[in-house]
Amino acid sequence: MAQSIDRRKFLYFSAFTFPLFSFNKIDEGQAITKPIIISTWEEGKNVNAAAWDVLQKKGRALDAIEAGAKYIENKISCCVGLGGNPDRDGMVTLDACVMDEHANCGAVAGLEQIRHPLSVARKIMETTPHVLLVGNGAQQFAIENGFKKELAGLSEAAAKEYKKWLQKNEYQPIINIENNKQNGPFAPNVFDDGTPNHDTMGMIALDANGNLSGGVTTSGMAFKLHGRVGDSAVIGAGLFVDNEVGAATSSGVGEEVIRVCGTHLVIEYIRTGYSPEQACKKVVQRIIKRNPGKAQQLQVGFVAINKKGEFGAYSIQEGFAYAVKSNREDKIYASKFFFKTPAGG
Ligand code: SD4
Repeated sequence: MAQSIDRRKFLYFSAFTFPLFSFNKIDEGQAITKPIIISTWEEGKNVNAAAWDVLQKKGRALDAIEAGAKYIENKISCCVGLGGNPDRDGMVTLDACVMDEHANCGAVAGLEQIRHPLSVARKIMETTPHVLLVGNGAQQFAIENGFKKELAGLSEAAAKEYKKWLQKNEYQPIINIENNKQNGPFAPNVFDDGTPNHDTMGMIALDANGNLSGGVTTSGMAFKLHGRVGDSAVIGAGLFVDNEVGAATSSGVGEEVIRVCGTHLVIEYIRTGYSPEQACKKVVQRIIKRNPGKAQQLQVGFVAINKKGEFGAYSIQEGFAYAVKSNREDKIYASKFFFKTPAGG
């Protein structure tokens, strides 16, 4: 009898204590990199720097994401936020979203004349029963909540780009192939210091408490139809966070990301055991499969992180980049990709 109690105790310990013990071991060991923040494109390095103070002080990932977004949205001379390229009709319309460790989420789409769309998205998440507000309603909500209406016109850089675009006035929802050949896929403008300048900033972070959050802020695809909403305002497309699994964000042609619920799918692949890079690759391959004969004219990139702080990215074409900051590194990585860009591009 005593023997069987001991045996039962042993089984109890094997079933619960050992896995718990090994979980604790991972939790306290070096296998987990935290805090860590990952932001899209080369400019992500400065965004990470702006967000780092919060993470270093053991703050919440969501607060770090908002700090990073504010930095880039304040850079009115560039392409994210009010300084971004306008739509086909000359209006700058902003999309943004956030998601936190409790699976709360908020988003805005087609928001005009408000400097910090990601903060408005957060406000929607935290103070309303809704997830997504659009257009005039989103602007009205922002103003009611203390955000100022500003800058009706275009930034100098955007005015120049728009004037150039108006000469041909070709509405092209996919990448301009000529531009692609000259400058690379989804060719960005460049900052005065020569840094490539994209119109979307996606951010994902794991904080010191092991919690994940993410955010995206964008002026959307340049010269889009007025009223067009991209993946950056769509939870599960441009951003998805599952605090048990990981977080992912995307950049590129938003329509293609929406068609496959891109970042949600990345997280589901991570859930089933794929590494962040493999998961991003699976979703890129699915987009390629859904676009026979057209995929080489598209650019979409995903970047993801799992609960251990392991990260990876994959894009359709060469040229997608992301920046990583942790206590171990502060680097810009080139994403792995499916198609090597043709010579000259
Ligand atoms: C969009 N995904 O509006 C955005 C564009 C983007 O770098 O990512 N540009 O479809």
